Amino acid sequence: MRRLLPTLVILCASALAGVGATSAMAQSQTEGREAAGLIIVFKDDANASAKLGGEGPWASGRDRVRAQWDGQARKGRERLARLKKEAGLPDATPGEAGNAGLLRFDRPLRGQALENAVRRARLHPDVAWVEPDVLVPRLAPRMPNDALFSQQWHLQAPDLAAGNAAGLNLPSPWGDTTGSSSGPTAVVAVVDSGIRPSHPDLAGKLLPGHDLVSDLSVANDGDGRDADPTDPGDWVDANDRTKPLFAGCDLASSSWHGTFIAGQIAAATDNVQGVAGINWNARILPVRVAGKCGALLSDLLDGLRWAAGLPVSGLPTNPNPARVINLSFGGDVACDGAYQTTIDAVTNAGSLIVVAAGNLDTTLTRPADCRRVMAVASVRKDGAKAAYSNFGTRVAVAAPGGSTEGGTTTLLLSTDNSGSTTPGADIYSYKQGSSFAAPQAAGIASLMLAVNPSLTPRQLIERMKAGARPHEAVAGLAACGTPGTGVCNCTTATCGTGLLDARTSVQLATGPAVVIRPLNEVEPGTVITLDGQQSVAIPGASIVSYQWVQVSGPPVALSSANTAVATATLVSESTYVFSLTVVDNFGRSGEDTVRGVAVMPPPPAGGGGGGGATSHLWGLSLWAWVIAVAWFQRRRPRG
Ligand SMILES: [Ca+2]
Ligand SMILES: [Ca+2]
Ligand SMILES: [Ca+2]
Repeated sequence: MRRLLPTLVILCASALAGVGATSAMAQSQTEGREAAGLIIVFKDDANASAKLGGEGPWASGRDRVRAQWDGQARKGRERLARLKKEAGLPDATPGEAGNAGLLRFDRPLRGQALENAVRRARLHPDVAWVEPDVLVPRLAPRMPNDALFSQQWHLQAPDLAAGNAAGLNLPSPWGDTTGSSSGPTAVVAVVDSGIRPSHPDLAGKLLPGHDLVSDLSVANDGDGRDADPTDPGDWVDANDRTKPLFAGCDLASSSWHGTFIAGQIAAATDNVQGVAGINWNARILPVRVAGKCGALLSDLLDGLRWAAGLPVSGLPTNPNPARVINLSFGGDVACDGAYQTTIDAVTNAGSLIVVAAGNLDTTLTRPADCRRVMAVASVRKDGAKAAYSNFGTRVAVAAPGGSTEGGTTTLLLSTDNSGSTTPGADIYSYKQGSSFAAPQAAGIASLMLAVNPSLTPRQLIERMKAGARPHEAVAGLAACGTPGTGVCNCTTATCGTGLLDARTSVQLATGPAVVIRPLNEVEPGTVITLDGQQSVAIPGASIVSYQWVQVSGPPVALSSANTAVATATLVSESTYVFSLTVVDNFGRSGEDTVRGVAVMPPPPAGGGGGGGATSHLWGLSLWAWVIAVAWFQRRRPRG
């Protein structure tokens, strides 16, 4: 019963979520209105989609996708025809509505007749979701008036004809939310090189922040840690390179790295001048950890803790903890204990850490290969992996990071400074790098939190992954996977589930969030409690149903499987996975899984028989000693 989650399935999920997110509005608008048909999503579209990965003699990636789609659509229509017969629905023609199915009535229905048809379809055991196909009012995407917005192709809706496959699809969600302006969900930390507070497009957007650069020569501001995260410049000149700490550093102009990222996430927007940010209302918490030649790992790790509001020795507690932290730093070694344990603490505190994949065109290194972070790979405007971007199985999604082939038309535009050493004028400029792909996800995560503040870091990651659009296959490029290939076609094994999409991500933020208490390892025969009581609906909604099912492991009986708390006996030594699906009163559902492990305790050492009760007790105490939390959760939002 291994769960398949190919891209096409994810597409179905996100399409469904889109329907669900507007269901409350749709229900009220349906009253007294005519419906042209029923939009239907089946529960197990996974089965049909899983067969679509075949390799045929296709002339191009686009032909292959087309053929797959045609096959899927044909099967879907056959299934809809069966549903119509089995559910006794009015005469209708099967078709598609986006990724969902459509039964278009031969004659439009309204009132009781429409309600009856909806109810009949909904009661069919294979159906997950039904929605009347009604005329919906035009909702104009909210377009900001910033002078340079038209150059920010990465914020626009994807437009293949214009060569823009990677656009974040932002104008549309801005019609629903432009972010929170107060409270914890309004804070996005930029753990980076500090900030240019004088920049006009960052005016009013900055929280006090802190400077955690402890080494005086790295800091370049005349002192160690202080309360002013202003970026004094981080250039490296020949004189710097005579110092032992900088011996391995390249000569470099000042990067104004943190200033650029801050503008990407939350530049003052709709203020006529400059650029637009992803979140119009968020406030940036500048946490300065880097100076000349980068950051000391110790400062960086302290900076993560401080950003999340956790205590750091010698520093005042951050009064504005960030629910989203952008960390655009690379590394050349694998994730280690220091990084992972700090990430775990910060994530447990409720803060999502978004990290850049890295710029060495190779497999991931820390922090992108650490668990529980959201690693973002960089793609070009056409959707191909940017030449520099690292890649790997732990990448969550790909986002536009800019590339040079089209000059300013393919680079990213944001807030910057003209100084090559010390600060110059506040300007706007163009850059590329996975450093600037990560903030796209950080910004979208903050929009999702504005819509649904209860989302956990893991839920944010899973919902952004689920909402991603399929990777784009660019003609003539090899598939990514080999270090040093440069520009290549992303796959789900190299660049995450797909292209980050703000519209579907924000839609997916509004479904109920399933929260399952983790399970300890137990001995075979133990009764375990599956506890989903902490699951929450978004404000204004309530959870109306719970359903536990076993996903894998030796079959066991579930008691009270349709309540928040179920029980089961783990019969034998094995790993068991259970899933919980909750549905709210608008029909939106969320799902998550929990893993339970039953293992025999290790036999007592030495003794050699005859120990009876003593050895049993000894085994129990040993067992208590080795007890460990072993769980994972994965959610698959569906509405
Ligand atoms: Ca300082
Ligand atoms: Ca300072
Ligand atoms: Ca602006």
